[in-house]
Amino acid sequence: MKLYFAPMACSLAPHIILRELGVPFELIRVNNQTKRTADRQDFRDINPKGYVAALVLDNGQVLSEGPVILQYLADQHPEAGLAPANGTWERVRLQEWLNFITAELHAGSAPLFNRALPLEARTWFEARLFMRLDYLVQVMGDGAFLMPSFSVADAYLFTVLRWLAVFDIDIARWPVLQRYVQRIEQRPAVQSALAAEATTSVP
Ligand SMILES: N[C@@H](CCC(=O)N[C@@H](CS)C(=O)NCC(=O)O)C(=O)O
Repeated sequence: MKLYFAPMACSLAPHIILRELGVPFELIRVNNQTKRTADRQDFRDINPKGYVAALVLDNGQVLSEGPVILQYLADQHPEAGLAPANGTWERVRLQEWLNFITAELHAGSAPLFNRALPLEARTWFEARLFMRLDYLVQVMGDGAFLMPSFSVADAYLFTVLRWLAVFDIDIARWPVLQRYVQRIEQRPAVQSALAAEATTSVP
């Protein structure tokens, strides 16, 4: 398997999960500006959508869309317990979290990456994001994970909460979320994913 990623991007979530599972994979960096990959390809030839993450399976199939990649990986190794079994109520709850993270937190905050965003729009996106974060605090309390145990949703939530620093938003405003991020960050798979992303060569 090959995972195409960009540092600090949403591809960190499947990257963490590959390491949690301990499966062999090749990590290939994408320059999101030029769309060149570290293995000298035009990334759009691999994923015509032009965005990470993309997972290339050993049979040549290319899988995109973070929440789908995460569930695919977890389902390949059910013994790891990173997603409840398909068809169960718990799986529906996991999907509810994945959709919340992707639509409300990930897509909802992505405009804040644009430094040229007018202040009025920035304020609007921030206010919506803050409402979502307040909701998270309310439902998570000081729970260790989104589900009863660590799941693919935690890898994704951890990834998007790290973007707050990039937006100059201090996560300390939400101590519950700050403690959550610190806890997830201590996982060996997370540490090794972050280290690998920091040292992989720029295409
Ligand atoms: N719907 C996609 C969105 C992926 C996405 O937003 N990727 C960003 C990084 S987090 C990206 O590569 N953006 C570059 C671009 O759109 O050109 C998913 O959930 O995987």
